[in-house]
Amino acid sequence: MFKSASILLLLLLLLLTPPILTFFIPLPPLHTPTPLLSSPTDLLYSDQESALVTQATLEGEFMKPPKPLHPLKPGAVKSGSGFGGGSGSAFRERGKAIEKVLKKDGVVRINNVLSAEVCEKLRTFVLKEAEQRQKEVDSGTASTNDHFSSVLLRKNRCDLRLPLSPLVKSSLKILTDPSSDLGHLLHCTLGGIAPLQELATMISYPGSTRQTAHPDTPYSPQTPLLTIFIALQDVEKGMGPTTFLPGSFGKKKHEQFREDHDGFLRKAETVEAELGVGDCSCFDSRTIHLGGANESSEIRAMFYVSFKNPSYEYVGNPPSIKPELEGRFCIEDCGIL
Ligand SMILES: O=C(O)CCC(=O)C(=O)O
Ligand SMILES: [Fe+2]
Repeated sequence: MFKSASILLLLLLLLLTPPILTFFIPLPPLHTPTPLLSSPTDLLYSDQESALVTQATLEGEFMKPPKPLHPLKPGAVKSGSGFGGGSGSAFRERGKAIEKVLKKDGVVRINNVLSAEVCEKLRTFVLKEAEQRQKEVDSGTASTNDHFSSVLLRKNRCDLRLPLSPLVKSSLKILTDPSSDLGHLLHCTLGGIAPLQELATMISYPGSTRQTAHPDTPYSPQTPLLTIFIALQDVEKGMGPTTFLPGSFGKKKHEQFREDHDGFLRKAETVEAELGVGDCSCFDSRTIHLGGANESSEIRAMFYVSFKNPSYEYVGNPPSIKPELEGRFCIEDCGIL
């Protein structure tokens, strides 16, 4: 595909470390009119971005078509344990089954973690917040980094850090409730003292392009973060659902991904999170995944939160959270915010 090994090497280096890019190259603002590319930094950024767009398009062509990411099948839970929810043995059995899927695949889908009503309010809130923050950036009263985190393939896509508004607080409370499937999973896998590491929204506007496949954090022996992506509206195929590579979080998989990038991706099984409003994908940050292209006319807004393994200091990637909220709350605190 690429003519010289050094170009390939450089590209791979760039592809495999998307967040690191931002350490070296200050990013121009999001959603601003395309500036005249004059400075070496601008030119370098623009070259990188177009190399990534090309790579992501190729990946989309040669990777296997995704299967749907399904929630747990009722049959996966011990017979007779039912699907009641709450605190009984059926609930615990289901919890174990959900945890097993996460441990094996590095991603699990849980439906209805927030109600459609809450999601609709959150969606209105985050879209308005994104618009206002972008206006501040455009008018020069704020810089992009004050409100937005860097994002891979940023054309028509943004990662907006969220304030702890009453609605966000009550959503966090619902998501971490230990008597819900998701809350139970969070408590069981990370423990109540796991810090809230990210509190943001990923918005892909119509016209956003496919991301290159990536893990959010480099390989490490344990789960560094559990990230929960919640659909604030139905996410249909053309809206660019997240694609995951189940089981791709391990050391060997990360080595293969680094050393034989395209070969690894060609062979990988993939699943796609076409979600209903309020459904979530919960994934280990080492799991390789990508956001799809939004080819629809609908905005795709995903509310997301990450919780950090309490035994980790730095996970290898700067968190998307307002700096004043960083490290302030843990899972247990979310119930009493
Ligand atoms: O938009 C998505 O579904 C995924 C985004 C993502 O993985 C990222 O920006 O790191
Ligand atoms: Fe990601």
